Amino acid sequence: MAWSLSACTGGTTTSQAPGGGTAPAAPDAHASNKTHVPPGKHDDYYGFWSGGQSGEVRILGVPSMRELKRIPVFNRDSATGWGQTDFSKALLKGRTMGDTHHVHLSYTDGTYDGRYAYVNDKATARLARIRLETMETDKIVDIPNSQGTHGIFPQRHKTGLVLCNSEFRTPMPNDGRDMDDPKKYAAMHTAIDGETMEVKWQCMVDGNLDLCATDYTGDYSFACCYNSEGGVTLEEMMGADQDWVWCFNLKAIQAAVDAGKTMTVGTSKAPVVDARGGDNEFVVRVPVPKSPHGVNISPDGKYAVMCGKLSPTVTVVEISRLADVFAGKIKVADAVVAQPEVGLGPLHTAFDGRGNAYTSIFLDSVMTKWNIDKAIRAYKGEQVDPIVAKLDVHYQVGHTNASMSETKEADGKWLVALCKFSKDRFLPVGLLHPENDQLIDISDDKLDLIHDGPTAPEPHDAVIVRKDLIKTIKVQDRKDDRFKMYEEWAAKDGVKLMDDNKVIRDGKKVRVYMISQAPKFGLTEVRVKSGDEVQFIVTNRDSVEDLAHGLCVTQHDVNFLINPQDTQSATFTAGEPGVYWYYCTWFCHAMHLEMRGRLIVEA
Ligand code: K7E
Ligand code: CUA
Repeated sequence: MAWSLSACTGGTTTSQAPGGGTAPAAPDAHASNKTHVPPGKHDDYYGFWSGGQSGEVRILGVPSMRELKRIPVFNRDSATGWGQTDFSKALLKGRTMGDTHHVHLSYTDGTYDGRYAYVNDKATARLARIRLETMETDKIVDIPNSQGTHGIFPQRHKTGLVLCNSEFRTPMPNDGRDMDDPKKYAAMHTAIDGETMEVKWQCMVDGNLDLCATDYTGDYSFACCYNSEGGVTLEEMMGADQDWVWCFNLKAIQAAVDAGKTMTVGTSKAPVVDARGGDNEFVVRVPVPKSPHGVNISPDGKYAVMCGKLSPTVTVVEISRLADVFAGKIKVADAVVAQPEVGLGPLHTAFDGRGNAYTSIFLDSVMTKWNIDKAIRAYKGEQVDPIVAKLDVHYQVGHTNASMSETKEADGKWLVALCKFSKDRFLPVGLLHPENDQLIDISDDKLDLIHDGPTAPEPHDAVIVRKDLIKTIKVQDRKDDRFKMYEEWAAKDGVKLMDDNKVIRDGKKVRVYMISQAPKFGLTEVRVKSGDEVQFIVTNRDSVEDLAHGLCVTQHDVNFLINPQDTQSATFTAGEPGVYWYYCTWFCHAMHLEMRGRLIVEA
């Protein structure tokens, strides 16, 4: 995102571009008191940050901006063994990286229900789910006929569908046909069941699909199309002055699916509704200038707000007018009720629940606060300025979000500007600088920049969630599907996971069932043969909060975390004959260093 914009509009980039300009004054001392959360006190909000090309999701406390946790999702994580444990390997299918952009939580009645977080992988067209009680990834689903899965959004009236956009158009199916005929490429708007994580249907369109949003009633979903030209080069994609936002009629699509008016594409069995050539009963295209990016829904559920990216405007659609558009009673363009000018390079919009919107302006490096009502009146011809305030941010802001902004309970306290560059704001750390997540107090009329939060590359989006909506558990409740897998193995081998320490030999395969309880592993010696396929299945019998153990097998590239009352397992090949200590990697006890044993590998 950042690079394409600065490259294609280099001439208009101001002195705030990386490498030029001067550092504005630091936030004043009194302001930083607002972010200060004293020792022993908790933040008021959880922030869920995507981790971009790190493939992970991060949890921050807001307003302190302290990083609380990194949740491995599509990445390989040495500390927890994610990407190495048998369960995570099965989810990842051998892939080791991902590109997360958009993390959103499951909803009931227009606000967060504390059950799940969903996050996209743009790199391999996947959707992952994190169970919020454990803050661990529990499902990953491949999205068929899709490349560049970018915008995702769950429905907001209940934990229903999660809509996922293919940003990249491809041949359908992508099996070697039509490769040199981009006119035939298409993209999928995919609906995944937020409970079962199964693909329910796909809606095929012929333009691209960037950011995604759902309404509050379950009737519509939205997707910005920045490449209505169907171009395959930068110049081609920027050709048109007007692109559009897709408005999908979810009930019409569901009716077609129920009636079997679908096809399949390629090897996937998912029903595909063909909506190419829209406007039609499934999708209408409301014109938006030019190469629009973000689409956000106001917390009252009334408006969809699209950011122009290469147009200095945002376009506001009144959602209640879409019924008349689909019925053919009004023209698509008549769904537009406002189009205020907000600055150069608008990308994303957040809301305060008091009728104001906050749009991130990439090229100008500002946040623009504007009033939705005034923008609508101005569009009707009234002499009124919708712009309320502008604030310089540092530098080149991408995504933005505000506390509870994506819910009907938007509370207008905090705004984050996820700046793509920090330039000179922090001690230099080599070639690649941290990004800068700036915290802005929006509780009164002015925008008050009060904190710079350096972050590792590269968060694309964040949601800020009231802490009372998230309830985590203290020890593993063994409710996730993966426990069925361990229980099945144990039953076959006649082992009780919580009680037994047993080595089962099965040809060249050796299964080691072992208990951990501070400061001991249940087995201090395990004998195998060089070349054996060894599986350690470790159950942590400790039931004290935070009393975790890790199992590292030296010289074998194996380490994984076992939380209290959890079971985890990993499989590896025993190396050359010799003695290899295995040891606990999480500080668990005064005798933590002694918590170890020998893997004796015989010839
Ligand atoms: Cu604008 Cu994926 Cu939020 Cu990047 S997207 S900025
Ligand atoms: Cu168990 Cu350290």
